Amino acid sequence: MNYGYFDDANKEYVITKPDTPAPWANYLGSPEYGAIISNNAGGYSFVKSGANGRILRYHFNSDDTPGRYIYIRDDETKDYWSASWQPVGKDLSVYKSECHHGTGYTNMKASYAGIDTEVLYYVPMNKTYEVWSMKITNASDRVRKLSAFGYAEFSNEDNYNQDQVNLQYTLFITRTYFKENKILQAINENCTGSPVNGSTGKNRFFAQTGAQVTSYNGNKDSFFGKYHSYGDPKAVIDGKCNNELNYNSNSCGALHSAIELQPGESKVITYLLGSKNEAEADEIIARYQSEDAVCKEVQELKDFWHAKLQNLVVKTPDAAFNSMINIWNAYQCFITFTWSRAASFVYCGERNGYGYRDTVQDIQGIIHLDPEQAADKLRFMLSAQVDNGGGLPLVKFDHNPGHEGTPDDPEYVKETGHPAYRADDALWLFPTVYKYISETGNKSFLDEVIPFSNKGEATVYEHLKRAIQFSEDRLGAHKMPAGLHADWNDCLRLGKAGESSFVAMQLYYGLVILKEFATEKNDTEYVKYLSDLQDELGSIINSECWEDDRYIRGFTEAGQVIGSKQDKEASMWLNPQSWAVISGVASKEQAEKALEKVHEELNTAFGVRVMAPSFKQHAFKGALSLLFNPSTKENGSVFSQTQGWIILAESLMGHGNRAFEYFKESSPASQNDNADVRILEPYVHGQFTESAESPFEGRAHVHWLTGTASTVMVGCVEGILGLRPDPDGLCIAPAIPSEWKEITMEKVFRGCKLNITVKNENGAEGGYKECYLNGVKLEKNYVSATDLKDVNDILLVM
Ligand code: IFM
Repeated sequence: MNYGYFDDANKEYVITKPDTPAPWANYLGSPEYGAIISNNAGGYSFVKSGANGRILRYHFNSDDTPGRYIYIRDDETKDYWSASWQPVGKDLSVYKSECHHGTGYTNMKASYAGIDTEVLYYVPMNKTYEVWSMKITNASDRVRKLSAFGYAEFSNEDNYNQDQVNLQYTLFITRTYFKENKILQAINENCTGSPVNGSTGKNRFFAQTGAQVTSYNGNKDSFFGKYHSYGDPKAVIDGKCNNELNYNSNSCGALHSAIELQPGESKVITYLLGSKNEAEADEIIARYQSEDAVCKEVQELKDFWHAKLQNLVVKTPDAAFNSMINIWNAYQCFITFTWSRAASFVYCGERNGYGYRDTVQDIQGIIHLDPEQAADKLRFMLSAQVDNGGGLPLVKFDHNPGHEGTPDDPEYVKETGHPAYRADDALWLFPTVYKYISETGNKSFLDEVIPFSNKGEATVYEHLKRAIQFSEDRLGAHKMPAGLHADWNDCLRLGKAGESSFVAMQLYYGLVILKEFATEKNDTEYVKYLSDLQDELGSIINSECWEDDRYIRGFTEAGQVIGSKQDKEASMWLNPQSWAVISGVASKEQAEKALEKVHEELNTAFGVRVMAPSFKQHAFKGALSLLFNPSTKENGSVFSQTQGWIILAESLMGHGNRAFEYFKESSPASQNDNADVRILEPYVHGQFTESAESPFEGRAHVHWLTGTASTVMVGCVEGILGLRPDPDGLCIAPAIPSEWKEITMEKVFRGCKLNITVKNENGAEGGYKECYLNGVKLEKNYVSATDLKDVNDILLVM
């Protein structure tokens, strides 16, 4: 069953049935002023931090309440409903609604009892407040007397935890005021001008334009009344608020307007909300006296986002693939890039920093769409590399390069909760730096000088050298990089001196990339050093980790082999197989065998499992995944992030059919008609999907903020579509399903427009026969950047 459809022309997902299996969310604004909104208007807002700058409350792990509610009441019949289906929840046979989640805005449309409403929710570009603009229309043929109530539930404190649990304090620090068209909330009011305990007082406001305020509440209990809830506020039932403000109780902003509409007549009421004092609020309110402001601002948001997404537009025979690559996966990449793992309906904002590996990977997802935005974050992450070459496991949002502690300092450990270096963090820099330089041709990036997190500075090239050295300085018994605290898999504790084959492959790949840079720089001695290391590490991986038809997952500190085919549980792991191909360490024969085994032992109808069978009775001591139920998260689920790597690996082998099979199984859009099983938004990837040993196989979890966005994007763009830039040009090597006869791709590359057509009349799934640039036949499937004009036609015949 589906609950909506992809409207690609408008870059929206349209929810036509509001009783979705979970709250289906969208992101508004930026972390400067962030807002998360569900298809039923549930969600919260904050300034800078979901944990420490919370403005609107949200009940996590509950019923998607409260939210940005607008209640409508028919003042003649006394019937009432809400502009979003919930919280009133009218019978869906008579209440019709559509929620359009777009890029940076959500438009909620409803029709009930002859009244149409349309509410645009958004945060204007570069602003730190939000707008809910409702157009209400009398679609009936009689005059209607109506009441509209806007409701915002302020938190009593900026700190989310304090607001929830420290009630002996937070209930007694706020009060509200009503002034003409707004409710003003004051927090620690007495401290304005004379700070106490760090507080200088604070104001929030909830205002409206477009109609006079008839009545109001600043006190939550007065608006709802005793024993009423979000679905039946007493003020709405009564048709007016009792004008009570809070004092030593929960505050809120509730504004009521009585309006009259002629048949066919519309009115726009715009609600405004933010963390501002009265003068600032008045300035904002003044901007919305004309209705044009809203149209203009929403258009600005669309122009901004659509321009970014326009940098790669693909047309393939698969609609789900097109929707994901052109719009939703791309948009999700920007969301993860911007918000990291800070705030969603699962993350409550308490993670006040960037995970090193997560963020360096997130950057990869937007490089093809906005390389310079990517480069800024990449510089930031390089500045979070310690001078010994390791990455800081957690980079604080207020990271101060050159002055930070390291995991060797108790202070850093106490502050971040990260007790040690992880084996993989800095190794993620290699593919990310390579992708940036290849997309832009900006080879001088390697010469940029960037500080280390603790002390000193060096060129990017030197940063990369130190990342290699960090691993080389910490080798285990087999001379592979030591496991340290963990590798990509947070649940795999091999012990400080244990060894992960995945990290060894990442190091191998790092050596390949750095060797290319070193060769370009004529750093001959270093090239030789890297070559020797690469040869040595390659043979170690292939002699110690290859087992007939698979790569093992690694060795514990005590020498126990993990991921052997002899093991009773977890005998086959996905990442070493895909990374053996991506890194280039596997021979063709090994790669073919390992990938075939993956299909045999790990593939399911919902994607490929991270390992199998799940740990139950035979886990080794460091297998933290045992904490999870079987087929859940790291314990044998379809861990979504890893799908991108297996898609890429199959594509690199020219297996277009397999690569696409994996895309199709795990892609949210392909599951649109299976929403009751998948549960999560069909337009975004989740962190994982429950697999075979779960009674709920196919159910996905942890929406939006996941590394899946970037890995699947890379798997599809570099893998299936075969768009593989290098520092000097672009290789085009699609690996597509053999039934695709033609695909087209419009790509902006280094300021030039590429109109690429791939013809596949012969039903190939990889490889190519001929390639043409602007009508001239090329020697191979490679377009040199120096041959590009402003606009180029490229034809690849498979
Ligand atoms: O790689 C990690 C990531 O850093 C956080 N989420 C889980 C992944 C796999 O363990």
